[in-house]
Amino acid sequence: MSCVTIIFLSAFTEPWRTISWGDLNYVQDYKPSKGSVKHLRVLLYGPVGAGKSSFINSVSSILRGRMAIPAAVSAYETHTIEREDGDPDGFYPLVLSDIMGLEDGTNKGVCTEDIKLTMMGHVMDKYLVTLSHSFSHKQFKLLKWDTLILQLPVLTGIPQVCILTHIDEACGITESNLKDVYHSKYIKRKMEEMSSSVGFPMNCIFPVKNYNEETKLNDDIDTLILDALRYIINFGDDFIKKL
Ligand SMILES: Nc1nc2c(ncn2[C@@H]2O[C@H](COP(=O)(O)OP(=O)(O)OP(=O)(O)O)[C@@H](O)[C@H]2O)c(=O)[nH]1
Ligand SMILES: [Mg+2]
Repeated sequence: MSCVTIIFLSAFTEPWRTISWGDLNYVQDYKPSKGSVKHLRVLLYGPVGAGKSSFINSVSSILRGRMAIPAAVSAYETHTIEREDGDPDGFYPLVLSDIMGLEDGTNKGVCTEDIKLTMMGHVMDKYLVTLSHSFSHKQFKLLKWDTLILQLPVLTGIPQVCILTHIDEACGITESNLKDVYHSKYIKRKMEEMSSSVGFPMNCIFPVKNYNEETKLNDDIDTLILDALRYIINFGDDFIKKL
C-alpha cells in the first residue's frame, strides 16, 4: 500500500522578526528629545471597524496598568494618557487622535479632505502627526483613502506606520498563541501584500491584537502593542528633531 504524506508548511521554525517580550520601560521613560515639543501627536485613520479606537484603548490600558474605559464614539476625539507612576509630568507625552473610519461609496465616516485638513492643521501648528493605518482580517482592498496615504508623506513629510489588527482571528497560529506571530507564514504574506499595495516598507507594519473582550491585561497582547508604540515613538521623535 502506498502512502502519500503531505506536509503543510505554515510556520517558520525561527521567527522572522525578533521582539522583546514584556518591555514597558521604553515607552514609560520616553521624553521628546526636542525640549520645545511637549508631546508627539499620533493620528489614527483607516477603514470603519478596523480597530483604531480599540488600539487607543489598548495603549491606554497598557500604560495605565488596568483596563481603560472604551473611547467614546465620535467623529474626532483626542486622547491623553494619565501617568499612574507618580511622574510629575502627569501625562504621557503622547496625544492620540481618533477619527471615525473611512468608507468608500457610503455616507459613513469622515472624508479624505477632512483628514488632510486636520493633518495639515497640525503640521502648521508644529504638532507631530504620525499616521496609523489599520487592516482587519477581512480581505484587504484599496480604497480611496489609500491614495491619500501615498500622498501624505510627500505633502507633509510625516512618518507613517501601519497597524495590522485582528491577528487573533487571522490564522490558526496567532489564534492559539500570539507569541508565535512572527512564525506565521500567513501573517507575513498579508504584511507583504499590504506593503506592496500601499507602499509601506515591511519594517513600518506591525501586527497586533487589540483588547476587545478581555477584562484583564495580558503580556502577549501588551508586548505586540508596545512594540508598535516603540516604533511610533522612534519615528515621531526623528520627525520632531527635524522641525
Ligand atoms: N478580535 C479582535 N477584535 C478587535 C480587534 N480590534 C478591534 N476589535 C473589535 O472590532 C470592532 C471594531 O473596533 P473599533 O476599535 O471600534 O474600530 P474603529 O476602527 O475605531 O471603527 P470606527 O470608529 O467605526 O471607524 C469592535 O467590536 C472591537 O472590539 C482585534 O485586534 N481583535
Ligand atoms: Mg472608532
